[in-house]
Amino acid sequence: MSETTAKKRIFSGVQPSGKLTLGNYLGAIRNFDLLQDAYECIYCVVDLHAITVRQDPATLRRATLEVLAQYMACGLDPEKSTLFIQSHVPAHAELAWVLNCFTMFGEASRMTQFKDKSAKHADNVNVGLFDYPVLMAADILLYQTDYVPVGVDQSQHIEIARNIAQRFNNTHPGTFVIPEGMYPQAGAGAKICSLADPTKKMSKSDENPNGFILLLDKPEDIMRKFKRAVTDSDSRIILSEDKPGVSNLIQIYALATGKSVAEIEAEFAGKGYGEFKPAVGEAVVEMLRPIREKTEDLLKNKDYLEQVYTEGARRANYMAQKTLDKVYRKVGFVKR
Ligand code: ATP
Ligand code: LTN
Repeated sequence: MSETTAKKRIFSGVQPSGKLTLGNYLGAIRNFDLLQDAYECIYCVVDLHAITVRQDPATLRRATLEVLAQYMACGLDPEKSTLFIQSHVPAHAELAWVLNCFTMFGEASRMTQFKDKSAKHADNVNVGLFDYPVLMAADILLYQTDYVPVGVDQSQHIEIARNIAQRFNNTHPGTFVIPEGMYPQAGAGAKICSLADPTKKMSKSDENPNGFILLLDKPEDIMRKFKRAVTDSDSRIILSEDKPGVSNLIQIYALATGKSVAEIEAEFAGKGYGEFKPAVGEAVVEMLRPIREKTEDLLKNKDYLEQVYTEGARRANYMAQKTLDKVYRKVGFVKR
C-alpha cells in the first residue's frame, strides 16, 4: 500500500552491467512504460548490484547514464515516475545490512543466479554476489512496494524478498508491505531467448554477440543477427515446443508488430526462413529505431540527465528514509 496516494506502488530495477538487450526491453522495460498511469512507479538503475561482478569504472559510469537514457527513450516519463540511481540513496545499503540479519545462509545458498554467476566468474565469487538478493529485497521493501515487474528469471529473487519481509514482520509486525512479482504472460516477452542458442535466455553478458540484439545496435547489425539466427531442422513457420528457434522468432515478431501468432503462421504458411527471418529483422529495426534515436539525443544532454536523476534521488530518499527510520526504531537503534 502506498502512503502518499491511493495508487498501488511499483518498483523495479535494471543493472548497468552492460548494454541493454531486446530481452530487457520486451521482458521488462516495455512493461514499465505501460504501468506508469495506473500505478505510482519507481524505477532504479541498480549500480550497487552491478559491481558484484568486476566493472571498469569509466564503462560503469557511462552504462549507468545509458540505462537512465534508455528508460526515458522507452517512454518512462520523469514527471510521472521516479527515476534514480541506486547508489544515490544510501538507505539501500543500510537496509540491506539489517535484512542480512533476517536472511538465512541456507536460503541464500539456494539462489540459482548465485550458482550460475559463481560458475561464470569462478575467480571472483565475492560476498556481494552472495548477498545480491538481500540488497534486491532492500530495494523493494524500502518503498513499501506492492508489485515488482520483472522477467521470469527473477522469480526466485522475488520469493526470497517476500520471505525476508515476512520473517521481519513476524518479529516486528506491520513493518513492510509484502511485494508480489508481476511477470509478462507466456509469449508476451516473459523469456526472450538467445538467437545463437534458443534454449538459453538472451543475456547481455553472453560471450557470443550474435546471441543478443542490443537496443542501440545499428539496423545492419540487427538484420545480420536475425538472418543468422539459429532455427530448427524443418522449415515450417509454426509455434511449437520442439521448435525453440522459430518459436522465439515468432514471439519477437508478434511483439514487434502486434500481430497474433495465428496471423503470423498464416502470413508465412508455405514460405521459408529466407523470407521470415528478414521480416523479423525489419520489424525489430523499426521498433527500436525511435528508441535508439531518442537515447542518442538524451545522451548528448548530460545536464538534463543530471537534473532527472537528482530530482529522482531526492524523491526516492524521502520515501526510503521513512521506511529505514521505522526499521531502525523497530530493531531498537537509538534515534540519531
Ligand atoms: P546479465 O546478463 O548481466 O545477467 P540481464 O540481461 O539478465 O543481465 P538484468 O539487468 O539482470 O539483465 O535484468 C533486467 C530485467 O530484464 C529483469 O527484469 C529481467 O528479468 C529482464 N530480462 C533480462 N533478460 C531477459 C530475457 N531474455 N527475456 C525476458 N526478460 C529478460
Ligand atoms: N536482479 C534484478 C535487478 C534488480 C531488481 C531490483 C529488479 C535489482 N534490484 C529490485 C526489481 C526490483 C535483475 O533484473 N537481474
